[in-house]
Amino acid sequence: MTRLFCATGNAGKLREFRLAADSTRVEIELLPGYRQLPAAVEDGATFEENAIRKALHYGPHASGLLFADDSGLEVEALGGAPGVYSARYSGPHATDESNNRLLLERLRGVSHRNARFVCAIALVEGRRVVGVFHGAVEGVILDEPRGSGGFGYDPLFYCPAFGCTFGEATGEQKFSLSHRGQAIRAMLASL
Ligand code: ITT
Repeated sequence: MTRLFCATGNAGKLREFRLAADSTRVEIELLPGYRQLPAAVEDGATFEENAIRKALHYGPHASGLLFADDSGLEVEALGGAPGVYSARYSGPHATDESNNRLLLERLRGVSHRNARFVCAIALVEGRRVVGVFHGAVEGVILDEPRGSGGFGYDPLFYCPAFGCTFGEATGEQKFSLSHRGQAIRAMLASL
């Protein structure tokens, strides 16, 4: 059994990481003591840079391989925003609800609503980057939330292949197609 540690404070991501491990011979565990460590500084310009910064920040505290995920939503009509600012789009005390409200406000009256979720996962061992893995999925931002599954912008993200939002899809369905599912599968295939 290969064991991978992950570094995330996002419960929705952690659920999806655990789902990834279910069907493999890999164990994915939250880094012990994660919450006691100082937070990583995420000031990179890209998802890839931030994923590497996060993984290298926590990697030396793990006894083996560790990965971190940096991800977000890029909305074409907003020039790619919220992008790397997705988690804190509506400010330092942002919640999923306040971010979704702000996104709907910014898109009021906008008919071109194409968007994509993007994910970069960096895998490290101590201070060495072992690999970086990517995923992206295209969708459309609805004008009101639908469904209570997933997290973040999922209830607003309509996935044409499913005919529903990621908030209405099951966890397994979302993972089969999502940006994070693609990146994790690529990471697991590299081991
Ligand atoms: P960690 O850095 O601790 O992993 P975080 O939530 O701060 O958690 P990011 O900086 O990578 O992580 O920001 C990701 C944000 O992008 C997340 O908070 C959501 O708002 C959005 N997002 C990313 N993946 C998503 C998904 O699968 N579904 C919905 N929203 C997602």
